[in-house]
Amino acid sequence: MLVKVEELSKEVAGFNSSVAEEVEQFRIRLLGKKGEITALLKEFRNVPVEQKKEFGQKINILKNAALEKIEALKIKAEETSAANHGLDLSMPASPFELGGRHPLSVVRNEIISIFNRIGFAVSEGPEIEDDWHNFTALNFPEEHPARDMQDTFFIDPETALRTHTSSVQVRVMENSTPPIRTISPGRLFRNEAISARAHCIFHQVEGLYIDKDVSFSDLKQTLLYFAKEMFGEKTKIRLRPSYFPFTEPSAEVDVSCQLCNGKGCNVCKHTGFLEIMGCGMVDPNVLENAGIDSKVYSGFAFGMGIERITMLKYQVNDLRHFFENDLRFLKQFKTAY
Ligand code: 2NL
Repeated sequence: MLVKVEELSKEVAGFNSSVAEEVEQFRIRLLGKKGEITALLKEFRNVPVEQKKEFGQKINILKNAALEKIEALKIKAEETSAANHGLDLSMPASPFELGGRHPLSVVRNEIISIFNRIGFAVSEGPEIEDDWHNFTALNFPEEHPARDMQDTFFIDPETALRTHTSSVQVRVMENSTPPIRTISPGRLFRNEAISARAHCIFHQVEGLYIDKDVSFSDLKQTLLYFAKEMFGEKTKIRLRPSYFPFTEPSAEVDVSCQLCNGKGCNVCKHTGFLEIMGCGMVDPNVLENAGIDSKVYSGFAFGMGIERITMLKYQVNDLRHFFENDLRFLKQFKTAY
């Protein structure tokens, strides 16, 4: 039997293969249920007592050598097979693909950052609003069309989904004393049919500045600063008279078209300018409604649609892209913001 152990030891030492199947066959032949080493181990109890020690040691050495050899050859076989399939097992794993922010969030964050730099804080408020904060405090007359079921989602006669974030700013005015410098980004709701240019849910950033001696020229310079930061240093702005119930005087704000630099093209319909927001001096009635003395304080306010700014900045031509979450669209906006 010692001769057999000797023979097998030599065989184990001499065995070599880089084919997993051959290594496995070798393992079964020696260490399987009916394997040759297994058989020798079973024989152990028939070995005469005086030979047990020597035989035991030798067969243990043989068994361990066989196990080690087979394990080493298996690893080698796996590596060889991977290499044959063009795999490099030492290569680092491919990284997880990182998600990105939605373009509306990217632009909202950029707007917030631009106004933060000149001292505007962010304020937020409820999306379900009462009539006072959404309409009455903002000087909407009783018969104003925005109060109609056709334009606004009412929950009950006193409660509706907010139609602008001015309602948040009314709350800020009610709860603090000037100076007030705040912007309120958020989601709003209007009862509109969905098309390339309209949606019933959209997003806005409004701004409000109230202090002693705030003037229309403060408004203009603030908006010029914003336009340059958002659309580039060469951007010009233009104000056209307009009307809102909550501001007087009121204006629409245009920026010079970035596609043609104001020369006139299809995008700006040959006017050289694109409308980006509405603004005005806060109506004294609104200040009084929110408990601010309009003889001491004045203020300006503005409001812009985040969808509109994003469409202009990135030349998106259909509002529905923002809500459909098509990855081919969203993947174009990967940014750090
Ligand atoms: C637009 C116009 C505007 C305001 C929003 C405002 C808020 C308060 C008082 C007075 Cl609390 N005004 N906000 C003022 C002028 C225009 O938005 O077309 N936005 C998309």
